[in-house]
Amino acid sequence: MVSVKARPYDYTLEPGKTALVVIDMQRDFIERGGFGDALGNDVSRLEAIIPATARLIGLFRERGWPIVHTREAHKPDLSDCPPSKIRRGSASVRIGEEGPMGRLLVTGEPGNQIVPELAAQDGEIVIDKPGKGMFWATGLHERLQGLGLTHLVFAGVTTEVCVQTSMREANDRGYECLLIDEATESYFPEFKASTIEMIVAQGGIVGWVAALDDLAGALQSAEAAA
Ligand code: C5J
Repeated sequence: MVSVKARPYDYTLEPGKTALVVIDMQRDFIERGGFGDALGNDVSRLEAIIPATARLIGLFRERGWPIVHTREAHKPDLSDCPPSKIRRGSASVRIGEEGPMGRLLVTGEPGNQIVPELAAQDGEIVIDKPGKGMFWATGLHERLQGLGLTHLVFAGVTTEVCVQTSMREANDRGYECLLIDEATESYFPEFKASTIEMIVAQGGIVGWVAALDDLAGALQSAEAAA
């Protein structure tokens, strides 16, 4: 067992039963010319978490622990995208339309790829999810159950949309969820801050939040003591 300093109280994870989930670190949200940029957001806020997220991924890779990468992605014929979702955004920026990096949020397009610094390696799970949450229409729960996983450490974007939705879905399925503060971001700083407060409120009603250094330190200490 590894005990990590966290809010609202220490988070205890079990090696062998813990996976990292990196939500939607795809070019469409992080680079200029993508979906997020086209909607008028400052993507540099999200780009800034790439180094911390890479370090977090490294912690799991060094230990050979499972890593799940998600992408918000729709089939080219958009048959998995409800019309209500297509209608959102603005009239000129809609899922499936052509942008500088190909069709927005469509699987296989350049903009739909994970940023190169965080690209999945062989053996890591990559999930294309048509919803904001990672369990809707993905079969991911069954795969995680098959691996005997009970604890999920979260990173990615955006904190209040796909990260929070996925974490809440995971919480409802019985996973113990930890979000790493420096490895998640929002286009709206106040939304990130509020989401963190919502997660840890009421004794951790959704889960825990920790600093990356505290996770790294806890892993090292536990291994040194073993
Ligand atoms: C959004 C996401 N914000 N990955 N997607 O539309 O959070």
